[in-house]
Amino acid sequence: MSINRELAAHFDMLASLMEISGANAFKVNANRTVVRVLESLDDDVAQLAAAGTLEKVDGIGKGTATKIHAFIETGSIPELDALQLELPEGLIGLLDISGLGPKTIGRLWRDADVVDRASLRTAIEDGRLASLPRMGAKTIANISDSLDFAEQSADRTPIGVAHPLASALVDALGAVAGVQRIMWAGSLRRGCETIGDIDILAVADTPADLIEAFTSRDDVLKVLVAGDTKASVRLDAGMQVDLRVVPDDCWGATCMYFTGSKEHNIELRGRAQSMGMRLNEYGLFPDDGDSTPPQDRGIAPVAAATEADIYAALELPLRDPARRESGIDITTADAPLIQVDDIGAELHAHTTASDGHLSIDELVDAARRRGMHTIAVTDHSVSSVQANGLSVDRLLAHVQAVHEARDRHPDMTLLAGSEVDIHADGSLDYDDDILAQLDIVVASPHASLKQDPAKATARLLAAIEHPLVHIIGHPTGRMIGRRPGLDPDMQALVQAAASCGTALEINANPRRLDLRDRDVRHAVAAGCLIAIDTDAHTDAHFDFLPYGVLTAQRGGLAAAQCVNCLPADALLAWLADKASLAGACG
Ligand code: DGT
Ligand code: CA
Ligand code: CA
Ligand code: ZN
Repeated sequence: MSINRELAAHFDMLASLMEISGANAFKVNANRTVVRVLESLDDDVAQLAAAGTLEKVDGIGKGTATKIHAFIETGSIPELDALQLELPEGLIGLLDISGLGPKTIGRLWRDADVVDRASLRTAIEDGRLASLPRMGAKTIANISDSLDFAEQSADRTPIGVAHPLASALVDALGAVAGVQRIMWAGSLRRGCETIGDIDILAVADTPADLIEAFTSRDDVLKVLVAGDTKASVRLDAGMQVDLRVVPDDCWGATCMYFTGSKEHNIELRGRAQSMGMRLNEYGLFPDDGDSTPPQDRGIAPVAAATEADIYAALELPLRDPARRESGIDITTADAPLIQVDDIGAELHAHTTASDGHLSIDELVDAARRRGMHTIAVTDHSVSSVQANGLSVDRLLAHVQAVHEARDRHPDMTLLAGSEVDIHADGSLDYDDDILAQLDIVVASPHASLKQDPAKATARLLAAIEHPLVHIIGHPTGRMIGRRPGLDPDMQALVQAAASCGTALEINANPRRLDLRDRDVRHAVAAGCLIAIDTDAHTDAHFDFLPYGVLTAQRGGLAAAQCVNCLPADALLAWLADKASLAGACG
C-alpha cells in the first residue's frame, strides 16, 4: 500500500500545529498545498523518493523533499515531532471540534489559556472567551454546541472501528488450545452504532492459558485486570476489552446477561419474577425466597444452556440481539429480520468520474464478487465541487459509458444514475429533463446541514415527493462523533415516503449509519421503503454492508420492505414507476 495518504495526514497535522503556534501564513499554506499534492498523486511517494525524483513533482520543493525522506526513514517528520513536544497535548483534541480552526485554537491558547477541552469549557463558562476580540455570542454558542457534541461521543468508538478489532481478537483467541467457544457480547453483538467497550465471552478447558494469551498480546497497551477467569485490557487502538471465561453449562444465560441491553435484562428479570423464577448470568431458577444465589446452593436451573431455552421457559419469543433494547415489547415476536444475504443490489456507488476510486468495470466486478445481481452507478452532481461532481455534459457522457459497459457485463443489471444534491431549498441539482434520462436517482443532502428542523423537513419532503427521485441518500447527513446533521420531522418524512413509494436510505458507512436505528423503527412502522447502500467509493467499502444491515435489524426491518432485496425484474419495475410500490408495505 502506498504511504501517500499517511504522509498527507502528517503534513496536514504539521500545517495545523504550525498555524496554532502562530507560524507565518505563507509557510502554513505551503504545507497545505503539499497535502493536496499528495492526495491527488497517482505515483507512490516512496518510489519517487527512492528514484530521487520527488522534486520533479509540482508543489514539492527541496524542504518538503527533505521532510518526506525523513518520514520514510523514521516514520515521522522532525518539525512535526518538535511542535508536538512544544504545544500542549490537549490542543490537538480541539481540532476535532467542528467550527474551531487552528488559527482560533492558537488565539484561545495564547489569549485565554485554553489548553484542552476542559479548559475550553471553563473559559466559555467564566466569560474569558467573550472578553476576546471578535468573539461574538453566536460564535461562542456554536463552539459550546460543538464541544457538547464532541464530549457526548468522546468515550465511544464507532462500530466500524470496534468490529474489526473484536473480529481479530476472537479469531486469534479462538485458536488458543482448549478454547471451546468464544464470541463477543455487549453493545457490539447488539449492533449499536458506537461501542463503549468490547465484551468477549469464552469457554476454555484451561482458562489461565486463554487469559495469558489475551493479556500478553502485542496490541495490548495496558493490562487493567488479570484474574483467574476474567481480564480487562486497553488496546493500543484505545479501546477497552473485557474477557470472561465462563462455564459451558450456563453458556446461554451468560451470553444473554452480557449481551444486554441492561434495560432488556431488567425486563426479563421482571418477567421471571412474575412467573415465580429468578434470572441471573448462571441461569433461570425457581425462586424459593432464599437470598443465597441458587447456583451456590446446588439448585438446578429451569433453563441455562441456550438463549432459546431461556426465552422459551419465560414463554417469550426468542429475541434477536439487535432487538434487545428498551422500548421494544418483549412479548411481541418480530417479523423475520433482514439478513445480509437477502441483499442482491447495490444502489448507491461512485466511480472515478466523481470522487470514487473504481472504474465502471471495477465497480461491476466488486459487486459481482459480492454476489450482487444489480449495481447502480451514482456519481456526484455538479454542485458537489469538492467531490468532483459531474456537469450535465459529463453526466450524459458517463451515462453513455455505463450503457456501453452493459455489453461487457451481460450477467449484471447495470443502472446509470446519479447522486444528485438536494439544495437547501429542496430543489435538485439537475433539471428534470436530465433526471428523466437516468435509470435511478439518489437524492442526498451534502451542504447546509445546520438548517433549522422546519426548513430541513420541507427540504427533504420536496425531494421525497419529487416524481423522479427513487432514494433519499443519507437523509440527515450526520457523521457519528463529528456532526449531528439535519434534524427533520422524521414522522413526516416516513409518511410521505410511504405514500410516494420513495425509499429512504440506510447508508451503511459506519461513520454515517444514516438513517439511524430509531429512524428505521419509524420507517418500519409507517411502511415506507428502505434502501441499504454502502455508498462505495472503493472496493473495501462494499464490506460496510453488514453495518447497514445491523442498523436495519435494530429497526426491525424485514427483507420485504427493502428495495435492495427485490429481484432484478421487480426492482426495475419499481424504478420505472416508484408509485407502483407506494403503500405496499403498509
Ligand atoms: P457499551 O459497552 O457502553 O457500549 O454497552 P454494553 O451494553 O456493552 O454495556 P457493558 O459493557 O457495560 O455491559 C455489557 C452487558 O452486561 C450489558 O449490555 C448488560 C450487562 N450488564 C452490565 N452491567 C449490568 C447491570 O448492572 N445490570 C444488568 N442487568 N446487566 C448489566
Ligand atoms: Ca460493552
Ligand atoms: Ca464491558
Ligand atoms: Zn454517495
